[in-house]
Amino acid sequence: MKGSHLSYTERADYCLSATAKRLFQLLDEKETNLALSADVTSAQALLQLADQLGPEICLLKTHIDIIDDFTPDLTQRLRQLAHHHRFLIFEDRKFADIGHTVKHQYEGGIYHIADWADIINAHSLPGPGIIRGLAEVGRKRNRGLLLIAEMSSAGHLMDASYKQATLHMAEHFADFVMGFITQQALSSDPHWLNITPGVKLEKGTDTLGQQYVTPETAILEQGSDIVIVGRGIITASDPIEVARRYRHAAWSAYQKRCKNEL
Ligand code: 5BU
Repeated sequence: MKGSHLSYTERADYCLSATAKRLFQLLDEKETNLALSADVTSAQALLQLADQLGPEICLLKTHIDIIDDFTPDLTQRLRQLAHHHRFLIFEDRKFADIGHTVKHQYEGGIYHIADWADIINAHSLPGPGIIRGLAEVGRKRNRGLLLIAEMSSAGHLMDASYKQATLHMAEHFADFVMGFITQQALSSDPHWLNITPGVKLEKGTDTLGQQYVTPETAILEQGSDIVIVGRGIITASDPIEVARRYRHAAWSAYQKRCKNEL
């Protein structure tokens, strides 16, 4: 069994990032470590998912640039739903440029991501300047950043030394970097969140390189703290019922991890 045996609430005390602290506390308060990847292309479908599944989740993960009919009203309404159902919004933007450029991409353009997304992510590939650029925008708004340490897709190039270098880079910005998007937990330091996409109730793949593990494998064997589920839920005939199954599976695995290590 891998990962911290401390409760999420206990781990909140170790956080320097206010957003990481808030998220750790929310996980235990709401009793859910399920994140929904709401990969739909219309504003109405996104709002409907956020409203229907909001009670089940800790995080709503968006790809705002796949929405065909985006208007700023969408992000305002998402914020209202986030407040109402108590989840945080994570824009899966995967920033990957020099600090100066990502600063504009985060703050400006059409989407004004910094105004509504509690959490964003970025590749560590360009080096620490990307974190400094994002932090210039995000720190004053109390936002948080997840570094992408390891992707779920087959054949990715993120080897062990890349992951270690990502962890090392994060250590210099622990007030802004909340943790990692990763398959395997990177460190036993309790303040880092390890968040894992590529999760389904059954292990498998899709036709374009995605690889899935179960919630139990992610949490108990890989040391993940939060599982991200997209198509496993949103393509189901009854997404609410299926989301509850994922929620139960992920939460039971976390409880087991806490108990077994006492
Ligand atoms: P799925 O439908 O559960 O396969 O969706 C997974 C989501 O997580 C999708 O939005 C991806 O863009 C996202 N993702 C991922 O699958 N793997 C990764 O390593 C990262 C993000 Br980073």
